[in-house]
Amino acid sequence: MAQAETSKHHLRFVLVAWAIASVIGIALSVLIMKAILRPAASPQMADQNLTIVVFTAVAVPVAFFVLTFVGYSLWRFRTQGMPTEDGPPIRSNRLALILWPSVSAGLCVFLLVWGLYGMTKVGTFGTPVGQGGMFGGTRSDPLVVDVTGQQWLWTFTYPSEGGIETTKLVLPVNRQVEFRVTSLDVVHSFWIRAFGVKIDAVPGQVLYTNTTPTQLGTFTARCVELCGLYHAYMQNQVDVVTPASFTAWVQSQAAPAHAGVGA
Ligand SMILES: [Cu+2]
Repeated sequence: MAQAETSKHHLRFVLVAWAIASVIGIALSVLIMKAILRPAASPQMADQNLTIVVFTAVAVPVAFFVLTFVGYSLWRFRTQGMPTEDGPPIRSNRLALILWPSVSAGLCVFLLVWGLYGMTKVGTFGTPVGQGGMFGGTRSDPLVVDVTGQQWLWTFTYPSEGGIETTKLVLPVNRQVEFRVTSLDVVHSFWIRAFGVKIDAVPGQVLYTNTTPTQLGTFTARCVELCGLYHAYMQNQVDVVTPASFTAWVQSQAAPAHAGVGA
């Protein structure tokens, strides 16, 4: 009886310590993540920032559960020298047997569903949004840009704008853009961090992803698949401009080169 009372006392102490540590840990992790995550320049990046915060907050109580039990055991049941006898045998505990797998499974399912839902928003498994996705998706007159990777530069072609081809990606703000990404030589990976866009560029295949830039400014498109000697320098400028500036830029690009218009 006294043994059972003592066990309950230990358990209660650990659970209270775990709850307090978890509440503080979750609050701190959310504050730290908000401070270190760079601002999003598209809804997709905002989603990804939110995902990082949520996953961290979910992981904190799991980590502290293990840490408080191990820490308390190390502190409370430490001994000097070798123990003189075995501890009492541990019998199964019905509550623990039910809670442990069900909470673990519940967490895994939550994170899986969260991740799959997020993937459908940028097209599923490299297909265009609205085609082949598990939950469909919406397309609202996207600007299509063909992105071609080659050692060691990206080139961008605008099929709806007379097929102009550039090495600087210029996008109108607040309009959905669909990237059709491929490669001429080896596997590259197309990444614009500020927009939350990242997809492989595979020779002989076209993979799709999309985003909607919501911030004016200059960003960087980078290759993030080791692709040879100058991989580290494979980056292009991305300008997000007003619709009027975009139209003006398209016209300047479309003008014949012999007219003396600069690039
Ligand atoms: Cu590359």
